[in-house]
Amino acid sequence: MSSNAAEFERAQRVLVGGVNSAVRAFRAVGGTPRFIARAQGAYLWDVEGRRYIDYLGSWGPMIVGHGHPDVLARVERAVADGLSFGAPNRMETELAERICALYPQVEKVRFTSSGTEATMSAIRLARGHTGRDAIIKFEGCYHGTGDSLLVKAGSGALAFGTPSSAGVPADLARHTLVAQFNDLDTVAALFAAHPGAIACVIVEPMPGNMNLIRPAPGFLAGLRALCDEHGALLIFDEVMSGFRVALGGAQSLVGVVPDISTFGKVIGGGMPVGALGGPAAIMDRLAPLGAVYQAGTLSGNPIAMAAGLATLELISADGFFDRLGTRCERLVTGLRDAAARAGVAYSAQSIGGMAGMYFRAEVPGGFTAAQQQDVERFRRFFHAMLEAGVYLPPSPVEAFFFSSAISDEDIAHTLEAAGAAFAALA
Ligand code: KE4
Repeated sequence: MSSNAAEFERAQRVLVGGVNSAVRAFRAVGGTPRFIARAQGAYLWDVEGRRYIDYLGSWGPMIVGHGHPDVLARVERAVADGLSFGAPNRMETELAERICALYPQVEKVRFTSSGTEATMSAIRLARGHTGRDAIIKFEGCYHGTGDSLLVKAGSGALAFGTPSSAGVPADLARHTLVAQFNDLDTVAALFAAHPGAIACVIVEPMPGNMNLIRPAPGFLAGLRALCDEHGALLIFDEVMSGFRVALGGAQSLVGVVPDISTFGKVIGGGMPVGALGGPAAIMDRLAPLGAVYQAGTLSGNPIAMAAGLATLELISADGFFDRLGTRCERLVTGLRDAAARAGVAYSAQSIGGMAGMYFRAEVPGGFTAAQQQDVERFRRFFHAMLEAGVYLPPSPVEAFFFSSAISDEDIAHTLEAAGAAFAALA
């Protein structure tokens, strides 16, 4: 039997940092990443045979757990028909129809192979549609690794102290204006300072990349009003929140309609997918109909479409999100209670199947507050939980994810482990 350390040592010789996505390297928590050999239901097993209850869910996609029989069956059927065609396939149409049915302002969709491609394409579309160059994003929001969006970004960029990545030309970065989430005045000031120049505002409507932050009442509606006043497009990046906080995403919970929505993660069921969608009047500006070029060799890949279709079918079942949200909240309440019993400054919240925990007394309302937590305590808690067979996202600035595969026994085990971990922190 191999070991995580041996696998990591070998990987680092040929893979940068031993990983293919920076956040997997455990740099924010220290220690050796676990090399996962297999997953099933609510569980991951590493190469040493250790089992973990999975609250990462591949950073969101695995909302029905790993290896769901319905998903595997649909994928196996698709595999038998061919892995990739580079030509249209009916499943792309079927998945797009499902998205349009669930997101009323989405009349047309374009699939990509990642959330990054979806958000990159969305801001290019907004720039092409408006003829303007500037974009507004929010400090701590993460929209993947497109150059224009790696400015004051969240997720690993934030965790590793590179929120504004090296390698992004200053000539490009200057078109990215940065506001503060839940602070409309900072957005209004940018519109006032750059009249007629701003193509779009892109926002995670319920951010999960500076940890989970809840939009203040009226904030998202305020963004909608400012975009309407200044002729800019509003882009909701629902790559993480879409099909996760609710079947209809954050927009269905807040009743604010964006011009463009981006999706990913859950709609691929674990396979590489991203998507952007919106009214035909905007989307039809994309090639081949319009002048905004967009393409991708594996966009709409049939295996990914099959996994996405099967996953959407499962999460569209009556009561799925009621059950998921209730159970996720039960876990979060139990964590809060365990921390309180141990006298540890801790807060936590959940929205649907997405949750956040913070080593500070109050749930943060924005980026600055979210940074004011006891990161050292988070690190110690993370490793204590990992040793107890509970896999949390390896970063204090990431949301965690609940799946329908997580049982009452899994919740009980998680809370027992958390009780011991909090006690050791006190
Ligand atoms: P991808 O390119 O990683 O598929 O999607 C980028 C993206 C876009 N928008 C939002 C709101 C996102 O959360 C993401 C990706 N999320 C991270 C987790 N914080 C993915 C994990 C990783 O980078 O490995």
